[in-house]
Amino acid sequence: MPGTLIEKFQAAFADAGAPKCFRAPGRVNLIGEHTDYNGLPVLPMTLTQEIRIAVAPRADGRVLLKNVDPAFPALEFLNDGALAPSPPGSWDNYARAAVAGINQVLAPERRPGFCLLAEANLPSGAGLSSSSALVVACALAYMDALGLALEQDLSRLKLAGILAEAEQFVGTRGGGMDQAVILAGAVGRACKIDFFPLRVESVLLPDDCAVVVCDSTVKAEKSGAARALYNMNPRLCHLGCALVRAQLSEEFGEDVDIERLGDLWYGPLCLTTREADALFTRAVPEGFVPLTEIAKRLRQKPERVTARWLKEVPVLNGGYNILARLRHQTGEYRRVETARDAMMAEDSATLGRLMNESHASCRDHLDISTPELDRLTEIALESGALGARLTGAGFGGATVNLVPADRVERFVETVGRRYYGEYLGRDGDAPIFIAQTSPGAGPVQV
Ligand code: NG1
Repeated sequence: MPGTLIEKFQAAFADAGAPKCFRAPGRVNLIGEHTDYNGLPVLPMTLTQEIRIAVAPRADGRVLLKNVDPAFPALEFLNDGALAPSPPGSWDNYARAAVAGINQVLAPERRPGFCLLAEANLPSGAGLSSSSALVVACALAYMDALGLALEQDLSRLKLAGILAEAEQFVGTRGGGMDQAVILAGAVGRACKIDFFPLRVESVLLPDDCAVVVCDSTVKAEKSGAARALYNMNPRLCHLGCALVRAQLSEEFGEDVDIERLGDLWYGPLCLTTREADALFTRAVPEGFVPLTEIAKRLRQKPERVTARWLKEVPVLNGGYNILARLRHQTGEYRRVETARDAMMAEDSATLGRLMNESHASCRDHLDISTPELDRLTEIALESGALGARLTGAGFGGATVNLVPADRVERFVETVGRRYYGEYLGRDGDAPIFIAQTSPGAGPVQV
């Protein structure tokens, strides 16, 4: 479809009114993986790759969705009553999530619909947050239909909080990193994000290094097959939190109210990381723990533990390795805080080292790496990167690399040849780009 987004919209929705356009950027996470849903910090940045939408409101409550990319079929739903999710993998779920989330929190008197045409230059399934960018874009479309303006009527952080909750509608048990950076990101800066309550601190990006993104080319579509894999870590962390709570309650002789692992640091206990590590070792046995042992510690029936916490999490080696997940949390929390300080001190060598440690922990404690991601990070380090790690949910997708400015050309050439050429046996352009930041989501003139 040639032409501007507005022209494409007019061709796709001949009877709709004049559209407005909005954009929502993708993001790459520098460090802080699988910590957000535990209330522990992250350090992502926006990208210039983005989703753009043209939208016009409809009074009849119908939401009509079209996409310039033929891989996404035209879909529609009615914005009435409680919205139910479509089957996993159906892209209307992201619009349903945004509309349902706003309805739930703002309880608007009218429930308008909208016509929406989307186009993106952001790859999906690459760990660059195309799903949350779409949710945010759809939320801006619905706010426009409701006559609400971002910032004047609803702050960026309030909307980010609503949408983080709303995206769980899609079936993933994620945290709030993506929606927050997509809405509150800024040019030239990464965002150190803290949760409960949501806070964003701008951190200047290093000027002696480039942030280079390399796509492993292994797709990790969280809305599809990777969903159960992704959910495994949040579920094991929540179960770990319940075991920690049981341990604390026994030690204190009364119930200690710990809702999420982050509460150990920020809540009434204010533990140090060393104290948290020692507590984890008391609360959870080393290695793969059988369900019967977990149930005994929680004083619950095994079926109840499965129904409440584990759901579809597969049994490995006769049990669940919960302590490894908890150890990732203490290490990654410390790494994010140290990475933020290193960026403030313009110390790229330390930032790179922390990124490497983060990758190792994602691989060894969370089991979210793949042979391709491991090989790609190894080659990246041999090609001049100071730091290389998987970024986003894992199970495929991209790596993020910190590369000294004067080594970028050699890095791109060497990784292109050794990973994409020799390791994958691929011809053609390597899917590598230098990450550039862009402003947070909002209206755009096209
Ligand atoms: P991506 O990489 O966009 O799938 C997911 C979660 C984040 C965070 C990361 C891992 C959603 C929408 N996103 O991101 O909240 O947990 O994984 O750090 O669930």
